[in-house]
Amino acid sequence: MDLDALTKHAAFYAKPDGLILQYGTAGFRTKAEHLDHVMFRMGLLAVLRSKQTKSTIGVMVTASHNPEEDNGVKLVDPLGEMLAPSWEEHATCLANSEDQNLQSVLMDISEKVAVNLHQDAFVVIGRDTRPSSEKLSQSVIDGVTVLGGQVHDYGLLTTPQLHYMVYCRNTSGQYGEATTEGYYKKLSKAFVELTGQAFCSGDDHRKLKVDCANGIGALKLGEMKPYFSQGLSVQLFNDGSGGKLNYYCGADFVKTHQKPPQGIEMKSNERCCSFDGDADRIVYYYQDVDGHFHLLDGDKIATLISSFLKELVLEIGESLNIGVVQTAYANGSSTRYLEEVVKVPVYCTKTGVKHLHHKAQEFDIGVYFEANGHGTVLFSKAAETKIKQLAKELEDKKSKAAKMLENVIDLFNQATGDAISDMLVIEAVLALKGLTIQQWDALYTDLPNRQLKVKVADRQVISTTDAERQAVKPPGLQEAINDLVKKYKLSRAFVRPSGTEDIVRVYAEADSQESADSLAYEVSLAVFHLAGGVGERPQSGF
Ligand code: G16
Repeated sequence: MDLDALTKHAAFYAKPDGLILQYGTAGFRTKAEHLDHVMFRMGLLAVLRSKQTKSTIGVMVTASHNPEEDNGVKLVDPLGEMLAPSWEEHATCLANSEDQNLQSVLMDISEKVAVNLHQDAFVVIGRDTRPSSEKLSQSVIDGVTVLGGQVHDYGLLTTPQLHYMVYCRNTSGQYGEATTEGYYKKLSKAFVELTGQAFCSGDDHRKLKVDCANGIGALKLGEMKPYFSQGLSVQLFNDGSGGKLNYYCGADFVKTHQKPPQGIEMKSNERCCSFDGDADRIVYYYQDVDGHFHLLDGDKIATLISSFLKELVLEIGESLNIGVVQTAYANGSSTRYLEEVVKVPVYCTKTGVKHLHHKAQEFDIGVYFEANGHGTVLFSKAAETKIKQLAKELEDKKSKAAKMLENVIDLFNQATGDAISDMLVIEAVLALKGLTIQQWDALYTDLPNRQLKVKVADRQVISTTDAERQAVKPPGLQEAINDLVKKYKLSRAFVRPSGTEDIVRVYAEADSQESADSLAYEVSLAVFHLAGGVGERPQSGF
């Protein structure tokens, strides 16, 4: 380690006085102008992680669903997964160390994790379309190179594409070719093969309108379109040519406001979907003939996909266990439908795909989706081998189902939730089952719900347990929530500090929209009073 060079470069990346950041739900996120030093330091950390794992490590510069002015960074582990939890602590420690202690903190981490400093290091980098991202990714590159690491800068990528690249590179290309073209070809081939047998009644079944949140999804889906055009025709909206990233558009806006994004032309009953700013989340929706908006979120996606996979598994006659993983935000009706109708076990984890992904790995087929539309399906190596073997056998009903499953494995991003890959799976399932979006929506009826945000001085004063369904701190908050919940039928509510924004999130559901709205409002008032609310008191009326 060339400590003199490190000191010289670090001087360009001074930590702002008093700034403390936490490696949260999906890495570091805050206003872009506060992140230069964090980017440089994450470049340093990626080199250590690469040396320790003797693998390629990924660094993604994005703040995903956050406003355009924010930015963020996260590290991607060798199999395309989120950074290991013990390293999140090292990341937080390094990001917050004072400038004069940087060297010693770095040496400390190297010793703790027994890094061989002579080992080679390789880091790949991707970034979203935020105006600040290019400069910030340059700071990451500076951090990597000052420690002697090699870099491949992919430039503009969706977050799931970066995860895919890392996975490909660390499996000697067995998972796929580590280029955007490799990604387009792999997914499109699986999609076209899968939908090859689908009966489509008319052209409308093949058309989809996509709100790209004015983000990277527009660019990448635009590039990919020609590869799957024989199976699906997509029309892109909010492609970044005019509007602002995630502003009144995108999956997070549509899910939380339960209304269509601006900038999309929706005719009644047309199938539409929204990506978020870095294209790792997707939600579907349509407007009925009476002008009512219908949202099909991550829970509806999990239900559609789990039912489809369960049928295929029954057809191949193998005892592959399927498990579904959700979070506290999952609509009560979806959990009931999965358990009672689809008859699959359902598990609840803390928010953050890293938690869901980990749990889903326990099954032969692990389906995980957050209600916000972030998720994928994981297949164990044993399940994949069994399915591939069956697909090779003589033409019969069993091998046909196995061939479909084989394509489904290739179509799902096995590294992380991916809006493009999920969109193609959903389109394939709808085509194969001959389902309209209305029929899909009718599988079950969501319990009315509402999500709100509350600003507090320090969101860490709230801590939770039971997969975030109960608040243990501050004193009295859970009791207040319990009392409020008792006032409404079929109701449930919880609060948790966000890991990506400086706010506390409130979720409520009840038997009517009016009750869900009123419960959410009352709970946000309780948070405001008991957890140190700042600024304007929460307002009622939506
Ligand atoms: C990230 C995480 C998701 C999480 C979301 C909101 O999404 O990857 O798993 O649900 O943040 O997290 P929180 O409620 O803690 O703010 P994205 O799409 O922004 O990367």
